[in-house]
Amino acid sequence: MRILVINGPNMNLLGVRQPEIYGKATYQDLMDLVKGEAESLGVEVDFFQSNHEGALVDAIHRAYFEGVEGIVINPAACTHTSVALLDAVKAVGIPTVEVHISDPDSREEFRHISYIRAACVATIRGHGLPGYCEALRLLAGRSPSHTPPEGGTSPTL
Ligand code: CA2
Repeated sequence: MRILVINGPNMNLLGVRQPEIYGKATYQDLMDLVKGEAESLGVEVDFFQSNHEGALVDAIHRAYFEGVEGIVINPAACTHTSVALLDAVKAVGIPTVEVHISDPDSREEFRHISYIRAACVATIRGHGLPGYCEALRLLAGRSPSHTPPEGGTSPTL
């Protein structure tokens, strides 16, 4: 099983600022943690991080054409603004788990809305970095429901 872990804007700065909210671990630490979990589950994992909404949409499309079977996504600030990400996850039909390190529902009002949630099989929030591992376990335990297209990658992406 192939799983793609997507992180949105500013997640590359993990561990650099606001450790009181997001902890001291870096983005590299996050990838190492998830790689370890993937290994013990026997699943293949890839990572993508971008500060650009369109690049996140493109990554979701690529996942479809490359036959990725599960997506773990922390859209970061795009959680609260992006209908484009919601539409992308709906369009590709790949089982997707939304993850947040903090619990946005217990923070500012504007963080209480998640557009992408409606397209996700689950949301894990407020569990810190281990939340990504929970998401991986959840996806690894599902039987595949997404049939990748024949013929490899999209020529336009
Ligand atoms: O709790 C989460 O995982 C969030 O998705 C993180 C987003 C925030 O906009 C969401 O409401 C909740 C912010 C990610 C920004 O990451 C930073 C990392 C280090 C320093 C500053 C920001």
